[in-house]
Amino acid sequence: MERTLVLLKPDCVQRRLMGQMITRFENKGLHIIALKMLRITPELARQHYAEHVEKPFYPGLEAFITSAPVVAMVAEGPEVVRVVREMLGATSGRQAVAGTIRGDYSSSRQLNLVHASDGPDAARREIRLYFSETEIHPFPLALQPWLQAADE
Ligand code: FUP
Repeated sequence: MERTLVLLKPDCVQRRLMGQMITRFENKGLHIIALKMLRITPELARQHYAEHVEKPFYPGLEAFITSAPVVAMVAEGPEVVRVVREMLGATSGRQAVAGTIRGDYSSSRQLNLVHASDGPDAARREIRLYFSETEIHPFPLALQPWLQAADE
């Protein structure tokens, strides 16, 4: 069982696509166990994008990610890290395949609507950045037997 951090970025919130994104994840059968709106501070942006802080595009990325509220979520399930990454598509909306979130909704590399952790280690680190233990609510999903077989 894995967990992943999903962020609906400022462009997603401003374009009023939050509901459509959450619906896509729910339709896929993802189990959302934490969700909140927050404004990312420059300090949190530097922690989140630590691997990019020294890159030339970082100042623009920080300005963008702090420009409006985001919605942070934790999803749980088998292979959920890879499953959500594949739902997002390539980083640039201009390269993302149609049918993916970025392929369907974005034509930008920076304004690409949704972030998701790129591996289980990154997921653990990012979930800790955004959520305390008491804000995460694992609960048995009544629909579960209709979403996956018991041994998956
Ligand atoms: P992703 O894992 O798909 O979110 O993409 P990266 O970790 O490679 O990049 C993090 C964010 O930086 C992306 F959402 C988009 C942004 N970015 C730029 O704005 N310019 C670049 O040249 C590369 C990435």
